[in-house]
Amino acid sequence: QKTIYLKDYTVPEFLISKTELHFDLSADKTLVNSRLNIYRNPDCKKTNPDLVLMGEELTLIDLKVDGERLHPEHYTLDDKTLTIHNPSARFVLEISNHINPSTNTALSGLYKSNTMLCTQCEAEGFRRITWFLDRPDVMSIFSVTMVADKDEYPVLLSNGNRTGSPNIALADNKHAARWHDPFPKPSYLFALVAGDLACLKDSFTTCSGREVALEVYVEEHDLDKTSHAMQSLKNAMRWDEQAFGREYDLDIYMIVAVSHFNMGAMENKGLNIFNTKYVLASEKTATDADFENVEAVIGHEYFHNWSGNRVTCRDWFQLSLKEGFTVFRDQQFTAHQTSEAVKRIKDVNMLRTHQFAEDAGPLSHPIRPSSFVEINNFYTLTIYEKGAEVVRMLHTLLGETGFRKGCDLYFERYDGQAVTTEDFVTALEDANNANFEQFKQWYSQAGTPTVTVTTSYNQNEKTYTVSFEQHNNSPSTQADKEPLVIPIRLGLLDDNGKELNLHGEQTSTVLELTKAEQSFTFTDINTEPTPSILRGFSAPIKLQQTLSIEQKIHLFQHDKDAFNRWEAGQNCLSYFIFKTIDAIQNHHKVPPLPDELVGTFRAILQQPLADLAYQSLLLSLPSKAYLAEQMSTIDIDALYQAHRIVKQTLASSLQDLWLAHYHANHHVGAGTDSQSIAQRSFKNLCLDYLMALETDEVRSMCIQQFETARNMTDQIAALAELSHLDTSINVSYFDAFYQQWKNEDLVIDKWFALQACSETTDALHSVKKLTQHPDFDMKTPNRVRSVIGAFATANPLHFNAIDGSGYEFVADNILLLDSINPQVAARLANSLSHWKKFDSTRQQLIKAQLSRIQAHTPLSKDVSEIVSRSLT
Ligand code: BAL
Ligand code: ZN
Repeated sequence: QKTIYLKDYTVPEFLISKTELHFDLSADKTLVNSRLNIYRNPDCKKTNPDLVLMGEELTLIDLKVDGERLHPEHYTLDDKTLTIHNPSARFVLEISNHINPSTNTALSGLYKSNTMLCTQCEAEGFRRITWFLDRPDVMSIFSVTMVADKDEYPVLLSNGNRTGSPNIALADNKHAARWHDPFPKPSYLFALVAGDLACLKDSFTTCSGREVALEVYVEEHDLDKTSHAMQSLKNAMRWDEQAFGREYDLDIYMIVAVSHFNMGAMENKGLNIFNTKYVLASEKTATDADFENVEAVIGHEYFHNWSGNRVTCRDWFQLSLKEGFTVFRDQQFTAHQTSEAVKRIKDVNMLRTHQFAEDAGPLSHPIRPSSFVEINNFYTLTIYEKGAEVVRMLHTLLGETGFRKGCDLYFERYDGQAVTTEDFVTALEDANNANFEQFKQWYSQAGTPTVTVTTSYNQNEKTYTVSFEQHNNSPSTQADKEPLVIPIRLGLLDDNGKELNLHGEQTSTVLELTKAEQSFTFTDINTEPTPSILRGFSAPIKLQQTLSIEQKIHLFQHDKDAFNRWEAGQNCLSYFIFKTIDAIQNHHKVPPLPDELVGTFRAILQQPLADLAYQSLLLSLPSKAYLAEQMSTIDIDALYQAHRIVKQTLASSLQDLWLAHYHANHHVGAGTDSQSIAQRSFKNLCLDYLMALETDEVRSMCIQQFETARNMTDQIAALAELSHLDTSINVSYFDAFYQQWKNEDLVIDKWFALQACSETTDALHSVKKLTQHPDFDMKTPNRVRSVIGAFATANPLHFNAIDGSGYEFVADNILLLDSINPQVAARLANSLSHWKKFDSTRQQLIKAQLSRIQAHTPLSKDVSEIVSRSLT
């Protein structure tokens, strides 16, 4: 295993001004001819006389320099590189090679998905197409000619704009298409697609009045599920013009949906390739959450056109430059399209549950890592989600206008270049005359900082002092634990729940923590207030403050900050769930939920429900996964039991209200407007509480919902409830669902996932059976994720079975998968990295499986890196 270090970065010795590619496409044997205009980089001080190109799994046919066939003594070939000895300062290199898309089960490079051919080049897939300087700081102008059978591959797509006449007829029933991308790009943004595809067409007029053709390509039978994707794309294009002043730059923007895809989607210039999961949506087959995800991912990939493509990364250590920033942009977009508070709560929930867990374990790394073995292992929640939080803090510190000024300068200054996170921060500084020197530590320090708060009120002076202490308990080996810059948004509430004025009319202020210990004093405070700290979750930290339960309930009732109001409710509930866990573990009497908390729930349920989407979140229990992240040692059985007890208490105390609201909001034929979506989510929350009562009446209601549902949201919500009932009861509903949806892959993924997440005692047995199902396929990542992935990440009860059977099953499948698709196998191996959070018996069981995987040969460097790091 070769470790690559950021400190070893050097500029490329050669550059490629022009890349002309010619593909003669066929599934088993594709011929690639490339013609590269190469020159020595004048900025490179190194004097290596040779040109070293990257290439893997390629069969060389021919090699020419300036039109002359290259004699074997002038080059060296191994399984990773092609070295041209002593080339001149400027020359044309022509390479011919073969590749086999149909045996490419790693889904990196050019591969076959059902009947189409498509590519995935990020991060290092282009070298599996032809030899190249496959690194992001080598940006080149690409022209592509594609030749293929007319009937098998009537649609031929690549980056940029079409050139020449469309699809020229050739001999042998073949045809050709030509594409030219005028924007220099790194090879990771190259893409091509060939297939028999249906297309939804539309157009978009940009802010400067240019007409852009929009095309969404799918398999014929999916054409009826593309209109939401198209509308999402148009929304994203308009929003980026308005919010960031970014206009689209080519004549055409294409999205292609493919069934076999390692990631969610890919931002290739002008030709996005998407996992079908993030394109296809119809009310019948997709849930409301799926609809929202489609719009978010379409937005994300579109926003990359500027934050990623026009300005790209110098090297892969800078991945968060484009990903953190683009996630921040897509979060703002979704907030604008839906609800700012609801979006923020969902994002923070995800961050704190999963990214915090990653950052607390052996795979923790800074948002700009300093080393890696396999870059594909760094497409992580830390790079993406924590990266977005860091950008959000810069946004908070600069304010909306200053942040926008900084972004404008960044795009203008670095357009067409491959740059670093440092360059991004510098642009924000320069545009605002700011100094972010200390702030930059967020890029190099791993771990979630803890901030402890204490408060004191001085009655005589009428002052209120809030004191903070920050600790960065980074689990990684870095010595560097300097204080970070932490923006803390804060407000103060009086006893009536009224917000106090802090500065003039302002009731909310941002305190800038820069020291390990720091205090802030507010004056003219007439009585001791209740502090509302870290409003909007203004920094990705763990906040420790000792509020009484009365203060928490006070904030839950009155906080004007929507995020912190929700947070206060979650804190109250978490507090009682943890107390219940403690009682279970110590065989004590379970503590009752205080009347005041139940009363607050009742009051929310009795108010006019004006903002249902938000109120549903206010009334939701913290997830078991989020609670688990906060436990030093996870006691999974006690956690499940306690969670259930608290849910049952709220369900039975407020039974009539849940039931009344269920019926009031259950409209079988409701539409897809935001009110209907909110009503569905609220109604399904009511159902979830009611099902905890375990009565025949509620169960019949749930079955009725399942049987009469006219949309996937209702049908899947009901089936999810039924999935935890005894197998003998739920089997008929799973069978009926399968019969109804067996021709819809994405729906069948849900069918698999619900069974894999079942809490019933024989869940593992069922999951093992599912891997033998005729529809299960190790070569389809979505299927693997819906069965083995879902079991490993969303069924902690059975994955962590005390006999080790869950761990063994997942390890077996990681090994099976590794020879097929190392990227997906490594992703699955992440699930075994959290062993330190468990009791010693489970720790030994998990470590035994990690060691078993580590000892296996052959083993991909993807999986090898994850298991080795996990074992440290
Ligand atoms: N660049 C990989 C997919 C994405 O983050 O958009
Ligand atoms: Zn991205």
